[in-house]
Amino acid sequence: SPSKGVDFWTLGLQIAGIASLTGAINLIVTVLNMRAPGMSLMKMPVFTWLITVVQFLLLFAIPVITVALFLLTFQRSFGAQFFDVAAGADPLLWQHLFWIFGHPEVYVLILPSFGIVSEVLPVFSRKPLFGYPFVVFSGAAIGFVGWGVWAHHMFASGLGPVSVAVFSVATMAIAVPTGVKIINWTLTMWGGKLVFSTAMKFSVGLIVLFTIGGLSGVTHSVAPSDTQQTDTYYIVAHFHYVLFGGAIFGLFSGFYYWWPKMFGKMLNERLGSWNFWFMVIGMNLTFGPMHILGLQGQPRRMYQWTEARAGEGFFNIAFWNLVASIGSLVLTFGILLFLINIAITARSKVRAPLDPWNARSLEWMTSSPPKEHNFDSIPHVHHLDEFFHRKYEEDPVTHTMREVATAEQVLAELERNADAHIHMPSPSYWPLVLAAGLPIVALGILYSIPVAIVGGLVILYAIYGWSLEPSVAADSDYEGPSSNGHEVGATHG
Ligand SMILES: [Cu+2]
Repeated sequence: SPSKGVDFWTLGLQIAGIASLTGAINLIVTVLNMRAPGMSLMKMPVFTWLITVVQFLLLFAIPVITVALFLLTFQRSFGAQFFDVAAGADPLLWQHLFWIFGHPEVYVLILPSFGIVSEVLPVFSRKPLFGYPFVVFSGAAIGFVGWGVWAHHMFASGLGPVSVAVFSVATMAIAVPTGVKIINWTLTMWGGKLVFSTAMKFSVGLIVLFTIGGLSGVTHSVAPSDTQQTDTYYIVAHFHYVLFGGAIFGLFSGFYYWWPKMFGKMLNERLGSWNFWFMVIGMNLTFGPMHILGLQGQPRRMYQWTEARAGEGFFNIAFWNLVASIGSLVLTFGILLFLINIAITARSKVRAPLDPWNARSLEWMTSSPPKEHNFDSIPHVHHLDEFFHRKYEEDPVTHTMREVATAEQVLAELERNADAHIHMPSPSYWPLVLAAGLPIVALGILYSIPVAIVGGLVILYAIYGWSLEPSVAADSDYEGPSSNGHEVGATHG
């Protein structure tokens, strides 16, 4: 395309890629080096585990798209010919590079939501997560196998029978670790005392909707039928079931679950229930019919058809397009209810209880919202669900769990033993200066090289200033609550 739009998009993605890459390295190093004492890797919450897997995916996937975008920039702005057929190059190179990045990227999108569901389900089933090691290792397995399936996006591009067969089998195989997770979640709920809070509803919604999308995904691994479905609405139906019914529903589950932790106020549960039902009905009305439309041959990204080929009765294209349009309105209304819920909650003066869900994991062992330094004293971890095990102990006679401390008592105990000095990372303006230099370089590449050099100098200057700063704030910046004598626990509860 002749306009500069693609170039802006390319360079914008490069800048976002730098952010993802540095964020990934930061989180990996933090998880490997800075866990609380006693928290071995197999006592780490599943959410943290899967976020770590995601960072490794980003660490290896971002460089691939970076290379692809560099090639594109050099082709478009500096006369290189990486994808030019007339010059003997092959545009398929772009598809390969894009999907070697692109397929791991879909796991970057879905695994955090899998982590959220793995935290929410045990809390509202009043049971520990079923098969914790299986959930963790199947997550890691997805992280590995996810690198060997990218060409299932390219079955129609003439790869040849051997490649197609290999990627078909690999794609069928990657359904296994995902199926393991779905079985573990189901067995977590099995026999539990289920509490259908809004967060729980969204998590159960994810399991059902993602499973539908997963099954249509497996049909794509069958190369002959995939060739038929390529670029039809069937594909659109599939990836909205996994990414809307999966990833987005997981995020909403997390919103309702952690809102009181982040902001100290509860989202309205009644409105939340309406929010959920409008979204789940709207989502199925919108994306469900697309299975039929795609199998009937309607190409994706198109909204017109000839009446003579629209099909009759149940398979009429016009009818299912109408259903999908109505569904998208229902879905929009559902999301609007969420925004209304946020506005109502923001105005409300009612504080959330310290432990509104009877939660199990460490993040609930501090005030809501958490203090700047998170914990008054770093907790020593002995169990996977550390907070739960501080509140409940097993009765030696009946072998049932009985409450030995309330959340308030656990927190007060932590505050009584507060660390006198807490080291905080030092705030810095230099990262902002550095970030401001990047778009200057990008604009320079598009319009004038001297401008790019100026941007480069800004970046160098910022790196220089940043690296000369102390990495830890002076001790006097923060005094623990024990040293200034205010009443312990008075601000909580
Ligand atoms: Cu894929």
